[in-house]
Amino acid sequence: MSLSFELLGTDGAARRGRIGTAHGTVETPAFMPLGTGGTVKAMLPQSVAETGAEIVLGNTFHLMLRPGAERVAAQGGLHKFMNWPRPILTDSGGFQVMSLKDLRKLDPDGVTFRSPFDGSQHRLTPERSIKIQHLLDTNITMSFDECTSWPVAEDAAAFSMRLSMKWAERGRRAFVDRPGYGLFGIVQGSVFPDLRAESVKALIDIGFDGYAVGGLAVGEGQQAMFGVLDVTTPMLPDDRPRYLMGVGRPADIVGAVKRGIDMFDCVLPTRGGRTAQAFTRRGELNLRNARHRDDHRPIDEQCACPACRHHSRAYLHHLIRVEEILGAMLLTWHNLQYYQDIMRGLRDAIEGGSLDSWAAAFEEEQGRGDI
Ligand code: PRF
Ligand code: ZN
Repeated sequence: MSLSFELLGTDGAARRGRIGTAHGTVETPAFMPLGTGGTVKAMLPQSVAETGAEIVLGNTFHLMLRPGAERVAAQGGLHKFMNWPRPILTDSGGFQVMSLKDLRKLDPDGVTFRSPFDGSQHRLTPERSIKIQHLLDTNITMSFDECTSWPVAEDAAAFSMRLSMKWAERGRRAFVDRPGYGLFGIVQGSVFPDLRAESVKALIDIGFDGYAVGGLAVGEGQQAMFGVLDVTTPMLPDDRPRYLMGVGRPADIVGAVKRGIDMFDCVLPTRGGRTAQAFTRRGELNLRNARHRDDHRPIDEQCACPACRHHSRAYLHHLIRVEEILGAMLLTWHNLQYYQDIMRGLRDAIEGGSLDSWAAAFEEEQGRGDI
């Protein structure tokens, strides 16, 4: 029945788990690289797997516009289409539509919007979003929600959250249960503890295979985000996976794992890989900077990725300066490798009951600055 989730161990509020899907298992805490439009940009699917990633994220919004959900279905579904035979989660489209601003119109039934690619008109409702995710044949379907903007007044946040809860219920009714597939609800309520509690209760009453925390990393800051997690994760069922959407920097992920989150996705490692930004054990580097021009060292001595095994900072700097595609490929690989190394470190630390000391060492090394 649906997805399985085994809770293998805990360390404080942190959890070590395993999600079972029709396309294989996912060890948690897990980071999901963004495969927005049917590709993890600048990476071969087998290279994504080599970094240790077990699940990628696709987007309803992008795939419904290009090439179209029915077209992907006719090609045998997204796994086959992109040659990623492992688990896939899709976001529902609500978050991406909201970023269109003047190209969209929200009503209580759904959202009408214009394609940013060709101006054609489209509509997403909770039912249509679920249907598209069925056509894509992805393992984890996300509820159609509204990501409440920030800053927001409490009454507006309440109105937005209650709309998302109605949409969650409609989506649940439209979702067809199959073994190895599941539907996640998304908690909203901005930074207001009472609204988060109301949202969690509404979702648990409907009943989902997993629970996401949405509406964070929208400008509220790390302290406020951790504050919301502190009041939200204790209310979520222990026997279901928990996903913090769109997060984040390495330190955000470590802090959220400490607060009981199991899954993450974020554009930073892949987008950073295409914009000269490297994430390392000692903090962030911009390889476009002239100070790397004659530096023979790898990005990160401890990293086993091809960029760090075979290439110097000087060479990567050169590739970026002359806008060679290989620069984006190598840097993306490095960033994804580093993110997966963090997740493995977290999983091992939780298993060993040493998360606090692991996290303290992580923070100390990130803050050292002698990069
Ligand atoms: N809802 C959905 N996708 C999302 C978010 C959300 O709230 C976020 C929040 N930062 C990222 N992606 N559906
Ligand atoms: Zn590397």
